[in-house]
Amino acid sequence: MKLERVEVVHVAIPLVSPFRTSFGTMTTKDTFLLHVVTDTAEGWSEFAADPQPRYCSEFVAGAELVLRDFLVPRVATLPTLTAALVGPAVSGIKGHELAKAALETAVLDAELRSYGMPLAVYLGAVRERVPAGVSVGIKDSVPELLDDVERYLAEGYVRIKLKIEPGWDVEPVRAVRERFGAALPLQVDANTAYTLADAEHLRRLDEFGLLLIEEPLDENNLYGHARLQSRIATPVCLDESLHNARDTAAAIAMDACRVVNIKPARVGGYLEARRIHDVARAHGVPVWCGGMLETGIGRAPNLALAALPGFTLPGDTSASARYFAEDITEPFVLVDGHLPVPRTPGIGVEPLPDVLRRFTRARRDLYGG
Ligand code: NPQ
Ligand code: MG
Repeated sequence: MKLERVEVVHVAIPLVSPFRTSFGTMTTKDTFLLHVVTDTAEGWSEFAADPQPRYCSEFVAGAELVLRDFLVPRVATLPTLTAALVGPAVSGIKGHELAKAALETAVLDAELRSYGMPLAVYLGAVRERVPAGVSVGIKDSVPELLDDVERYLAEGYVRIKLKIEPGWDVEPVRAVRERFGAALPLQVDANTAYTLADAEHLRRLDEFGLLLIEEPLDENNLYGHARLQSRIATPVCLDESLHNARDTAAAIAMDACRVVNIKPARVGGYLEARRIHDVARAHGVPVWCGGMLETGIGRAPNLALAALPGFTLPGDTSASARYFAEDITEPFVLVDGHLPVPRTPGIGVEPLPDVLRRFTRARRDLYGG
């Protein structure tokens, strides 16, 4: 392929309800879609982060500049373009995995459409549908939380993840266990809100039989997470701290994590995500697919990834309606607690033109056009 045009389409889509985590409250999905046009096909992707660097160091406005000034030019000069060449072409630029992932994924979508191949086939998927978990934000009160969990279970979600922070941890977990029983697949996510000094406190969660505790300590503190794991029985799962397959291999080797959250955006794209899956699987470490409140454009490729054999735990791959009254693609709908893996070429979805137009805040050409 040859790159002809790259465009960013900034969108703002209201969430059905505010989503609160230990790093802040989201009320709108505010990001950009990346649209690439090549000589053979077009592709789409979604930048995964927020306008503010709160979940990670990347943010919307910065990512657009990095793409425009550093990433797209390196890809535009490749004599032939495939998704596998994007990573090597941009490796001289430090960090910016989410921006790199957006570029690689849009190129991959175009490439696979030119072959007529679904992403799930390209990645080696072994399932046609994947079980759906749901991430439940921090609430003002336990009764509100129990109402939310009850509603998600009634909708069919097969696993509940509670967002926690100091002051909202043991009590909500106990309440959910008391109300919904010991058999409910339940896990928690702290988004880096604790320190090693909280180890004895976090050990109080051991009695609740959680599947895992996600990213309790600060980002990239593998040593701290290993120390914590030696003091608690709940399996530690890393999210923010894992940026590539090498980090993941090191974290597993030092017992800093016994479960891995794979977010393709956080690790530079679907090719590195598959390598992480392979490393974890070789060690017998379960992986699951995380979520970033994606629209259908980001959700579709995550479902393809989550259909790989090592994804043995339900992910945060929820239905469109979990976040949006109206999605910018055909909505993903929960059926019997599962979502279908897209089976048409590329990521398998594209923006609905009318809906996209209504949610669009700005469009800019980064290359060509
Ligand atoms: C997590 N996701 O696992 C993330 C955190 C998260 C579904 O819990 C905009 C950008 C909003 C990034 C919301 C879930 C976000 C975001 C939540 C990341 O840690
Ligand atoms: Mg997380």
